Amino acid sequence: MKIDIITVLPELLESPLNHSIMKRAQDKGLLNVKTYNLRQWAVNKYGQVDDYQYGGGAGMVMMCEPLANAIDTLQKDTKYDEIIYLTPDGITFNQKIANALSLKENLLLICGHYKGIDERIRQQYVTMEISIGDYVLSGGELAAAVLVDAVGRLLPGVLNDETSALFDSFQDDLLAPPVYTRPADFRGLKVPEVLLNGNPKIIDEWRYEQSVERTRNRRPDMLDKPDVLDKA
Ligand code: 6GU
Repeated sequence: MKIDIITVLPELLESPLNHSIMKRAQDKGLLNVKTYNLRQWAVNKYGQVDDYQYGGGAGMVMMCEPLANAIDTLQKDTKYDEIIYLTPDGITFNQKIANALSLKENLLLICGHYKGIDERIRQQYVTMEISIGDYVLSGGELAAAVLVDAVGRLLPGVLNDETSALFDSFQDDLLAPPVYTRPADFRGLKVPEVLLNGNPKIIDEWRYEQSVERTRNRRPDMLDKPDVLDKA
């Protein structure tokens, strides 16, 4: 999968995308993430990509021309399945959207800044608008990093058995069960006996019960959907 990202702050995306699982996905050639600095398409030698908003009011707006030129240029080489604008007024990102995006071949992400991008770019180019939650970030870069991580780790071959996405919280509509590692007794706090006796079937049942219990306590809304508890 290829993910191109248009941003005024490529540095902000470098670290999160070049470590751990995202690095491995790229090293294995399963994921190809590239950032493009919007200033390459600036309207003047000062690197201007934003301007005052019509109608007045505080805050700058990202201009049409640099974004349109950037997208036009990138589209010459790539047929994007989705052009995604990261914005707090988009649809709220979740595992279902991550799953759907992980099936696409080419994505283009646009990171907004200031007051956002000119509405005409949203109308003319953007096919999907995504928010990562109900709070405001200074720009779309961290949201883009979140999206790339959530989607990238779902690509076949990125995770191994140990890190398999199959048992993630949310992947099966339940939160993950508690986990423990050595020592079996930490300052008097014991690992549940069931995990030590080594019967895989009993352990699976215990984990499922813990998942349901944890979901009931923390996210009862997740149990409202039909079928969630039919997998027992
Ligand atoms: Cl995608 N962008 C910004 N600036 N803030 C956000 C967001 C995105 N999602 C939640 N808050």
